[in-house]
Amino acid sequence: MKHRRIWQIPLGAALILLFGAMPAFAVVRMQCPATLLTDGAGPGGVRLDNVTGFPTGETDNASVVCIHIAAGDGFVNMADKLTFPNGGRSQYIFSFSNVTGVPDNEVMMTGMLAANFSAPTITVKQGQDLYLTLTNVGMAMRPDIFDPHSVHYHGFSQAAPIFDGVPETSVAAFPGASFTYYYKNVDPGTYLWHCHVEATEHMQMGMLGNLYVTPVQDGTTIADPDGSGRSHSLFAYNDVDGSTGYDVAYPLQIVGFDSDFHEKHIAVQPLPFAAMKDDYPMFNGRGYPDTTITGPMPPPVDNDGVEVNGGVPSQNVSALIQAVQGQKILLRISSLSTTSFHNIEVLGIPMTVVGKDARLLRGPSPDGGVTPGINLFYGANSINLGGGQSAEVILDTQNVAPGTYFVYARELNDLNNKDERFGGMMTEIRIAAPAP
Ligand SMILES: [Cu+2]
Repeated sequence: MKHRRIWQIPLGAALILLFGAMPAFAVVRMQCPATLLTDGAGPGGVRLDNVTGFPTGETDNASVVCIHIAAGDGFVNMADKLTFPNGGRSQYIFSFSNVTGVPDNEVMMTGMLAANFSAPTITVKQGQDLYLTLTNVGMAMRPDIFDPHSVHYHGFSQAAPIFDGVPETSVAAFPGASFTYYYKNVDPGTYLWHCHVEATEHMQMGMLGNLYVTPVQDGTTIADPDGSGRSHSLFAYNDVDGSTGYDVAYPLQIVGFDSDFHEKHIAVQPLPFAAMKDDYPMFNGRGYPDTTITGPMPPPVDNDGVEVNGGVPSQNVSALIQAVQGQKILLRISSLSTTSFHNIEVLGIPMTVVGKDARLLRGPSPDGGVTPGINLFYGANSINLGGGQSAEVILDTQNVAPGTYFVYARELNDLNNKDERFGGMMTEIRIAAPAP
């Protein structure tokens, strides 16, 4: 039989071959158990605003939580405002935005160019079912890249392969497509979430977020075992004895940008993977002093100060830590650095490490679970985390004078916002005096 070349196939057949394999159009569809689609319905209901940009420590009591996120591109500003006085150097990013509650037919427009860095913080309660719908809204600034995106719930030990987000063994959402992940949150702890497609590139570009699961012990009042007379109703883990009790919690995610990588990306140039080295070290997507801004940062601008995404704030996760003297602070520290290990120090307040990689530091129970095992907590001046690791650290401010303290990377080259010194991976802990 004579071989036919592609241009010898009749035009109609070629068009069918070309377009027949693609869906005629994509439909955004947020999947959430249909009988539960009422907002704020309490136990058994669904609250649609569970993704917050802020570490409130609040979670919903509903047994089912539905969240809708969009994956796409956008912009953020770095903290080097001496060099770039119009708002800090502009950086092109890929990331996620919260479109929970946005009508399905408006998700593409709402999510486009609205990517957040850090990605929205996801907080769920132990035992909750999470339906997480991901819609890929495409790259508005790089339409030549038709990359899929996924969600990897890092550290989640019950991951079903189909919901694990690793593209080789799972699925990912192409532009215009939606995919709903399901997670049963069995184990409390500090996790991390990120896109796993072309992970080095997409993670360096910003597809990273805080994620944690609060324990069912929350809400029970337990006296602090230190004998100080304090009691707590919020805990890092189901510790039984209250030894992980805290008053205020803050997630701090170690991240960084290589500005050269980001600039070559928006300039459509070959990407310098082998030379990747972060020159903007950050906590929660901000360099110091931007880390201390409460609430969202102003909407991103280009290097001339012109708004670049229609005025939507894109850096919504503050890294400022605040407490009243006598309170216990829980730091949920995680690293999604794509280039380096980082050693994080708290100056002037002893650090007690109570959990590591979403596990309570505790030995086995001597009697099959009736009596808690021995705590393996340890005191530290600093902790060292590589990409993908997390730790829960409690800071007891009982004997700490009111004032400002610092959390920072001990690698001094990380205390820069590129060419400007005295910034980077650092934030403040502000301890207020108790009310008289
Ligand atoms: Cu991605």
